[in-house]
Amino acid sequence: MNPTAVITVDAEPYPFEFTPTTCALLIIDMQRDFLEPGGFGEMLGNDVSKLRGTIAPNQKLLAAWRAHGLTVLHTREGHRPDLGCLPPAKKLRGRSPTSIGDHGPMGRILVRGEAGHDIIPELYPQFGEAVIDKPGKGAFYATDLHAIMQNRGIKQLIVTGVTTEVCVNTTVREANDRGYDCLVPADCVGSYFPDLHDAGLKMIKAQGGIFGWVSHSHPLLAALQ
Ligand code: TIU
Repeated sequence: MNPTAVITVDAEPYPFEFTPTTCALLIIDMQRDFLEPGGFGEMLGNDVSKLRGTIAPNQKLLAAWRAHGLTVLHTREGHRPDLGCLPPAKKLRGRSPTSIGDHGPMGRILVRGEAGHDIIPELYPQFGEAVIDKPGKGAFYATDLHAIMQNRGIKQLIVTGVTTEVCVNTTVREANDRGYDCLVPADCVGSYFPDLHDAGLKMIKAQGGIFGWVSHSHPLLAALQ
């Protein structure tokens, strides 16, 4: 594999062309708060075990990206310990007895620095991989992700993580409006709701790829062999 040459992989609605050195792997919110019991995901009433199938395919893609020295970016959804970046509307929504900032089994829910906010050990960031702390669902809103991508010459993104229709979809839409191409490998993204996962992927690839491309990790891994 020549990392500066254009690679073409099978995707919908049509093949995706990318240059590995200018294409980052952006892993969205693979945090204990979403994938382990006792965190934000469970607080919202979800069965967090539904997301765990995304871990193994993400590990393989991450290993391939690292093996070639390509750019890896991680995001975490969460808020400052003083909750200064938490909109009151977000705190109130859901009307659950415990909410963001309250104490749970993994520390304060969705708060930076707490155990639950951290990335799961299976996909833990390495030195040199940027970790973007975001207060919202999209990875560009109120973060330095755009600056980091520009400084590193990143033009395209492979977007993985959780959840498909929430933070992955919002981030793909934000990236699209900033001029970036996004490919989403379907096995590397997950949702608590299978029907919303399917709809989330359909929305990305509809209308000639209105927001981007949808594929699978297999053609990407084969291309990086
Ligand atoms: N609730 C839900 O499905 N997701 C989120 O709140 N955040 C992310 O998707 N990361």
